[in-house]
Amino acid sequence: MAWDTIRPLVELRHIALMLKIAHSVLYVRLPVWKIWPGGVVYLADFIHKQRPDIRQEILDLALIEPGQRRARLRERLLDLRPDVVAFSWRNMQTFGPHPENDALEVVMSFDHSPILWRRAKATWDAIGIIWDYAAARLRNFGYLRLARRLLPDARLAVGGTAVSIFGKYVARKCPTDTVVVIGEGEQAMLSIVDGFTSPAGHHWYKDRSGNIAHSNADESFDLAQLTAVDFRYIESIFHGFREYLDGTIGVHTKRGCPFQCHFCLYNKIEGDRQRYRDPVEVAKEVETLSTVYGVKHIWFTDAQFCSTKRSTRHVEAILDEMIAREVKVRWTGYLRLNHLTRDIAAKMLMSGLESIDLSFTGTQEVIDSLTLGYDLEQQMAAFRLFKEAGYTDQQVKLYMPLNAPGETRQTLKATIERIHELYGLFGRDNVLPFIFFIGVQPDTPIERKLIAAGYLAADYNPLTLNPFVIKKLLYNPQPLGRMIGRAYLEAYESRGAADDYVGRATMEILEHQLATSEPGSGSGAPVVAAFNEA
Ligand code: B12
Ligand code: SF4
Repeated sequence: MAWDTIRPLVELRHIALMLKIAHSVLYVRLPVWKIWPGGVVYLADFIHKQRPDIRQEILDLALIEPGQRRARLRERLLDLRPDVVAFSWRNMQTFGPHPENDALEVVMSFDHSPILWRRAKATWDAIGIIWDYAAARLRNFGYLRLARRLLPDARLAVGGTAVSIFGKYVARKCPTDTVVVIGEGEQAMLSIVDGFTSPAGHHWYKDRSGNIAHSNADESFDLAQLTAVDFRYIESIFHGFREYLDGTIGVHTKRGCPFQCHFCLYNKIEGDRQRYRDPVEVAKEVETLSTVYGVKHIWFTDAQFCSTKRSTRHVEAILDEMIAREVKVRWTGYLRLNHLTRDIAAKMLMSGLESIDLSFTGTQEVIDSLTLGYDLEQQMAAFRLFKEAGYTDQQVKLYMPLNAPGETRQTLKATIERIHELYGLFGRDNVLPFIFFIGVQPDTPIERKLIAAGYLAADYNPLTLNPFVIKKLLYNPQPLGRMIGRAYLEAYESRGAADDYVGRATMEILEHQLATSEPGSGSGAPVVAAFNEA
């Protein structure tokens, strides 16, 4: 063969080597409490549609016994020898308030229990939780280092929500030649498999010598490109796929949130501009999950499923499609009811709304102090629209930022009154008030406010292992903190005997406290008896 004929081929090969075009990708979902790995599924599906020749595999460490995770990762790395190892890291700070989460009970006991042995036990439990928390983080970095050691030439990438929040920290701790992707991953992954030396999107890059560079970019991926997931393909590359089908599957309909609620960083993770998937593709995805795989529960994993006027119209289009296809699923997602109409409420119910999940506080003062950007009366009117539109037995889950800045005894009482209104509307058993304190998150307005007020040190570390700082990140200050904390502990203690839901019981104990105790006093009359009678 003449040189002129082969030269372009040689050059192409040279360019390919230089660019490290990938032929194989191993996605490693780092361990979490078992939950559908939506992020890597969308990424793998997108890369497959764009570059069908690339061989991909998903290894989900959440499905593997802790003692076997390292060995399994080693085996898949050596077996597949992927050109790219893409780690997905969802949670790094799991102390976020959750009513059934031990961490909340431990903090409450430590700070507020009047019983000495409970406080001592809480101290011991706290050490255990912090140990787990630190060890999980160290183990995850260990998995990244293992990949680098076994495959010195592979390109490593790491993304996911934890990385989107703590990217700079991850970049400092990760092995060399690793791309640390902030926010959505499609464009970045595509550029990585294409071997670009400078990946697309917002990222940090630690080069082979350990130097770290930062490249900023807005979230701009066109979500119309996210067509319905090809689950047959996903099943073929993801051995654990079927293990999730009897639970709740996350489906994405849009990204971005234009609001700026004081405690929230979803608008940082997803960007502040709402971008939408095609409603037909979303409905097709849900339909396939239901009819082919028998999935019964869907969580629409958007920052907010409906919030702005435009997004509410988008939701309506999705629901219309689901109804037209007669998809039989129960679904939910975070809802704001700003633009709800009777028609949309009816469509929500008709298409399988399982629960109404939303932030709730019962006064306009606290809504405004948290810049939640909605009107309380309008929200209450929207609840009534559900009732008029044929509500049956859907749960109403109220995520209540109790004791947020601006909370007083009066606002607490007003919130309790509103909860009673909701009990009246939907039935007491269907309304679940979640005791939800504000979790202070990095780079949010509330964090800035609390630093300015001296509550947090300006140089505090959001990933600290110091229990006293961790405790502060669950914002429940005095004077109301003790009363709420003790009500919660009492509800938690007596929940079994009273056969009641802990959040509801806490609110009832608080109601009694507020009625019987003097302003300023931390405790009040004993209330277990009153609660047990409720
Ligand atoms: C929906 C949601 C839930 C739902 C999930 C429903 C379901 N069945 O899926 C529910 C309510 C159950 C839930 C629970 C919890 N959640 Co949550 N949740 C979310 C939310 C709003 C969306 C997550 C999601 O699924 N997005 C859609 C998928 C497609 O996107 P994604 O996973 O982010 O993936 C994209 C990118 O991250 C990136 N990417 C992902 N992996 C990789 C890998 C590489 C290599 C690359 C390049 C890119 C990349 O590309 C993907 C596509 O663009 C986020 C906040 C947010 N706005 O992101 C919080 C969030 C993830 N949750 C969080 C937490 C803490 C929890 C809980 C621990 C709360 C608690 N204390 O109980 C639990 C734990 C659940 C568990 N088992 O782990 C935190 C985690 C971060 C942190 N601070 O550590 C977040 C960020 C919220 C927050 N408070 O800041 N959650
Ligand atoms: S709490 Fe909801 S509406 Fe507010 S900024 Fe966060 S995602 Fe947006």
